Amino acid sequence: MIEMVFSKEVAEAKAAGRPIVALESTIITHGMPWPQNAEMARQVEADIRAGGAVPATIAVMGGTLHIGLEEAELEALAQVKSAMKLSRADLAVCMATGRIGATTVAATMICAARAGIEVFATGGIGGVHQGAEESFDISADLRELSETAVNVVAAGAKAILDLPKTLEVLETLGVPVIAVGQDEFPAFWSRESGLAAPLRLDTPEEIAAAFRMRQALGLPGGQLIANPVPAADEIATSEMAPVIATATREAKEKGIRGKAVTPFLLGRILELTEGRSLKTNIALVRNNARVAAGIAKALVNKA
Ligand code: PSU
Ligand code: MN
Repeated sequence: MIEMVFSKEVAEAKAAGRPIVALESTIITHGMPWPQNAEMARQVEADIRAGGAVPATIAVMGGTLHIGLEEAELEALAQVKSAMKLSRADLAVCMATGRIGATTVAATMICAARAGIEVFATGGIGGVHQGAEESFDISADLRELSETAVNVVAAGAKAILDLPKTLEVLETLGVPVIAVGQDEFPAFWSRESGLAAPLRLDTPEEIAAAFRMRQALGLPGGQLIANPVPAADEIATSEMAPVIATATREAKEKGIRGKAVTPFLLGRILELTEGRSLKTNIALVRNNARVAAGIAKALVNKA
């Protein structure tokens, strides 16, 4: 068995069988600048508690896998500049060499499942990048959804990705993509993408029942719960399109590749929108945390 360090709050919740929601750390170290990243992380944890569940932010510190961070650890992680960005491929090397690493959606799913946590809230998932037919850049998040039994609550995927291809790959991999409260697949900053979501369920109880049915059928993998950004916080697709086009062109010109692509694009989009994208990003993560808490509660009732 691998050594896992649980925060005090998560250890108590586990012992009492209370609902727990996992949170990723790459969004903190590579997705947002300091100090907004630390503030977002604290707020999202508070939202999960307000929703009746316990937050478990996941990261590797000094090679040790942490399930839930104490306040000082969260603050320290938010200021670290050298954290590795951990996906399925890098998690073990980071732990074996005693380094500090932030977990992406894929790695957070792996760690949450090992810790017995079935729900995870984030902003957006990785997917098939624009131009993937040339670059082959497809996030390991997609395959993880097909392998690891965790409900991932996200606001869809960013338009830095090729959304139709991302949905096609998820279908090929057998991942249920379930929109909440609308028929369309949401596009992160915007509620609409112009693409129909393959499935729709509007209550946490139905989402929990679908997850339990998958387990009963012996199907591996999780569910992608696509929760649209609140209307008051959304930025229209038409407004984001030129910004995304500029950032994508710059990434190509600079020869940005591999793991560096997503952090580069997120950083440039933030600069180009003068922080507006960040405000929306924080609002949608908080909204996902609230929905995730509801699903975690429903799953405890259907254990
Ligand atoms: N998309 C976002 N914000 C993020 C990420 C994706 O809108 O912070 C992060 C997540 O941690 C996700 C990772 O798992 O980027 C995907 O990286 P890649 O495309 O290199 O697989
Ligand atoms: Mn990639």
